[in-house]
Amino acid sequence: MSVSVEVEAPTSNRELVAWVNEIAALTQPDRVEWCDGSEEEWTRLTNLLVEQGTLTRLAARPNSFYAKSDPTDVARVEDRTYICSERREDAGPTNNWIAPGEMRRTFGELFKGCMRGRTMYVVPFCMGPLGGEISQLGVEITDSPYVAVSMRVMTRMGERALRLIEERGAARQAEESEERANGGRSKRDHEHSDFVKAVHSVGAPLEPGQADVPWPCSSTKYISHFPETREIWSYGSGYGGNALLGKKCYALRIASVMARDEGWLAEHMLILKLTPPSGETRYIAAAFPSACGKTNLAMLKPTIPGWKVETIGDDIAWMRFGEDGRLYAINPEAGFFGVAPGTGQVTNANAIQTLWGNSIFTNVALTDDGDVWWEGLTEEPPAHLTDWKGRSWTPDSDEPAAHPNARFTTPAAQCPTIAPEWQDPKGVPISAILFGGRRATAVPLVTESLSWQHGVFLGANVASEKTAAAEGKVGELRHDPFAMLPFCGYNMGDYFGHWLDIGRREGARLPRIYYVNWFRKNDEGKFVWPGFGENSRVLKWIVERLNGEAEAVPTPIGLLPADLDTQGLDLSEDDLRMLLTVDREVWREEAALIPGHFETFGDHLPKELWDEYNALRDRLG
Ligand code: GTP
Ligand code: SPV
Ligand code: MN
Repeated sequence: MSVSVEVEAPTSNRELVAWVNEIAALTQPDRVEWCDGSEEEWTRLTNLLVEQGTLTRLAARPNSFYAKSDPTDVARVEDRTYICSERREDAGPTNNWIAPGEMRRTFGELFKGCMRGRTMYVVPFCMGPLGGEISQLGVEITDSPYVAVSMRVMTRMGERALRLIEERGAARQAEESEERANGGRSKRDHEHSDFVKAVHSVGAPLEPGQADVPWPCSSTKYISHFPETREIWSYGSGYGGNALLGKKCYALRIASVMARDEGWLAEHMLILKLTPPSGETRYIAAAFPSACGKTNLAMLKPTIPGWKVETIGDDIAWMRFGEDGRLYAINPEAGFFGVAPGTGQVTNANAIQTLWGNSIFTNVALTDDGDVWWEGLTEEPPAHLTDWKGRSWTPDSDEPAAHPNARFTTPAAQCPTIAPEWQDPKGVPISAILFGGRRATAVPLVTESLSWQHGVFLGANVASEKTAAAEGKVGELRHDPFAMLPFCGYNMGDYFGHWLDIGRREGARLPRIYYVNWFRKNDEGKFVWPGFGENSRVLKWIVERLNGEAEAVPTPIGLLPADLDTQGLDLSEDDLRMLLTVDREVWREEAALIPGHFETFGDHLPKELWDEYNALRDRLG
């Protein structure tokens, strides 16, 4: 049976209409609905989701909802994530690869009728401030209303994004007909359309009369990217990073390819604004792997007097050179999709305040009075909860009440520390870039790189203990270069080369690069550094370095603080020494891991990084 779904499309963009009709013909939804991003639409869809049992309205928080996913659909599925470039080599050794032709054939079958019994939502969106030059457009087609409402929080979604797509389409048409009139060929790259096409299905068609489940999904999952044609196809999951395709799929995997081609950077980085008691405001970007502290650092409440942190973004940064040679960063997102566990009044009061309303909480626990709870929200858990699997829970229960990767979806504009310029379309100039990860051993609290090239070497060697943000074994140490391992849309060796090229740009005034580690543990397995607000002490040292005010000690791995402001901090001399020294023996072992890591990239690994490795070996003696 082939159902043809004729839709009244609210747009004149013929390419978009044709594509929507094509996907509808393939997936055969009962209805097609174009999302306009209005309040009315939000209310209607959240009501529908409540009726369907996907969402539970929270009595204790205005316009906020609780969602409990299928217990098998709680994190990104990295082993089901594919870069479908024409050549395997272009996906590189760190990505799963399927040839685009083969992937399209598989999807041709898998998506056939996959939206039967469901509504297909057409979700136009803009990544970055509306109309901004660095911003990019996309349309996600999805059969999940949970995804549609989440996209409204996470992106500039609806009517205004659609108008921008039309404007761009019209401009392109005008350009093309002018070129035709002049007898020439278009200068533009005709492979790409004016918006990124992203197709998503939960992969759970409904037969006539079949009842739906609260969280439809499939045991077959594919999160696939076609970098050459700038397309995304996602099947089988409703979870954030697998399903909200503007985020990791577009803003990192596809955008990293655009960035390579066009000379900019698309990175897994927070952006913060730091104002010292006196002196110049600085903007800092920081890349840490998933669930390693970006949201927390972006919203940090400094413990040192007079210092102020404001938030620009908490997960993704797009950076381009300005005319002054500096790198300007925007946050392409409009909301935060943050890790709930560990987020509390003590650790991240600003996040807690952000969550006052208009938020969706997924896989947290429910209190008996209609609010949410998770480990770390309060010191003591309530006497009774409903856990993320819907079971009765008490403090005696064996398992945590919230899933370790439970998440909140909340508007960035609600953050009490959001910087006034967070939506400035030209971005903010970056003075320092931080890399880091979870390292129980070896890695000092902070290290300054010796040069841009050395900084790229540090980025290429980021390693971190795995977290619950992705399926797999938690705690296992893995290399996660630039915190981009799961998010780089092309050969990571070439990506290192791109970073080196950025550093060679004529007239560039580059940020300085640092490496930080908040997660050093002692013999008892406890974190040595108090972290969170106390991380402001490290930011202070970095700013003083930028200002030429603070001393640094040269070590084989880079420059360490000669002195760190630890006033009022309860930290023993021994602990401080552990955090701020380099153990040569340990670092010889660390360095010994580098060749194996680098060799996986073969010829794609830039020679400069081998030079840095050899220089490190020499310094270690
Ligand atoms: P993604 O959203 O997955 O990209 O994660 P993220 O990098 O934004 O991590 P987030 O800030 O949400 O932190 C993840 C976990 O690490 C939370 O449980 C935090 O409480 C914890 N965390 C963050 N900063 C620190 C810190 O400075 N020290 C310690 N010990 N834990 C921290
Ligand atoms: C991450 O895993 O790095 C996240 C959450 O920020 S997700 O959107 O699922 O990728
Ligand atoms: Mn992330």
